Amino acid sequence: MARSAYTTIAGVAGVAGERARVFSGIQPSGMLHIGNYLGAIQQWVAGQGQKTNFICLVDLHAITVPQEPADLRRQTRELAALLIAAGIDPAQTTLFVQSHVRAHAEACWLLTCQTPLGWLERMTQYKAKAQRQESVLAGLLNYPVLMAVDILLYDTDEVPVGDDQKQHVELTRDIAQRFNGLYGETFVVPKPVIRESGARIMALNDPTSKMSKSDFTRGHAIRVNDTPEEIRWVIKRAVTDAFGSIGFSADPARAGVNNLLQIYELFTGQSRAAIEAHFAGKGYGALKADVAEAVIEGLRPIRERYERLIGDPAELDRILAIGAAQARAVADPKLREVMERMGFVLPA
Ligand code: ATP
Ligand code: LTN
Repeated sequence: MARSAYTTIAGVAGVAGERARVFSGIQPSGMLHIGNYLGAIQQWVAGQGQKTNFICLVDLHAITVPQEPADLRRQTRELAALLIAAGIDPAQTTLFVQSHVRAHAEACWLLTCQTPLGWLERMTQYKAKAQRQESVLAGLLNYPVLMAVDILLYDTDEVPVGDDQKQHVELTRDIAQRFNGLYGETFVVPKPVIRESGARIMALNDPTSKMSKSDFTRGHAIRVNDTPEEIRWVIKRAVTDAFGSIGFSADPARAGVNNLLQIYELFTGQSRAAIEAHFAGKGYGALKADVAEAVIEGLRPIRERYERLIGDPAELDRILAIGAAQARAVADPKLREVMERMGFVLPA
């Protein structure tokens, strides 16, 4: 698929016509945990400079479950500060807020009318989230269509996400292919990019379930801005097993130790062989102490940069305004193309 409407965007460093496009999104629905950082953000940062990157703060997704307006506003700026603190460089990545680019909401209606209901009812995340709500909002069912729009408006090639989002990216492919079949080649069909290690960081108090932003039980997660004392407290109480030996393993009975080792691996950047050699003959107490220190050291610079950035909301808003302008330059012409294909009379 040629990228007709997009050759250069003023202000996006090094944009070239045919560099691979990378798009990912993250909800401003609460303070990030190390699962978000290791599963998603770390790989977004690593990919900067080689590809054309778009990172979107998906506030329209956040409202698919009830949100306090004041919290949503605060969390959106906090997330922007955190992503920049974690290494997202606005000079290399288009960082923007979804609701600032109107094309997302508009295109969402167009693709909602192109998506069979059964495809949405099948989504496992919808079923799980709907079960937890007393009254389910229609937007929750439609959530994956909005996500497909996010991806497709930017002619995205790669979508780096955690394992839990794979099904949504596959649905995006189905929606794109269906549209292309009906109206002619319009959308690039994207592929999910999922890391082997870190794809699914598990809850520290329950290694059978994924670490999640919306679980506030103490001991469940480590938040990116937790203090060193809190990090030590949580890791000390992390659920392990009774085997007593330390090694990477896919055995569900060993998920707790494996999770701790993966966290250690991703924060230190060491090889698995080196890590297993380091812990050979040691006990779980030593493992936990070393993991805690690796996490504390890995998060320290992020926390320090975050504190500086969050103190300057005007600067954050300025960065986000630049990102929105760059995103509109791609998304608006794409929306026009979609409308034209579908038979709308375009405004002159
Ligand atoms: P919630 O629990 O409220 O659904 P979340 O923790 O899943 O939120 P999102 O904003 O939905 O957070 O996800 C942001 C990114 O982090 C996504 O790419 C997602 O796949 C990834 N991610 C979330 N949780 C984990 C985890 N436990 N391990 C690895 N990646 C994760
Ligand atoms: N559904 C994703 C967030 C998200 C996203 C996207 C990810 C919204 N739009 C586009 C990748 C590409 C989540 O909950 N993590």
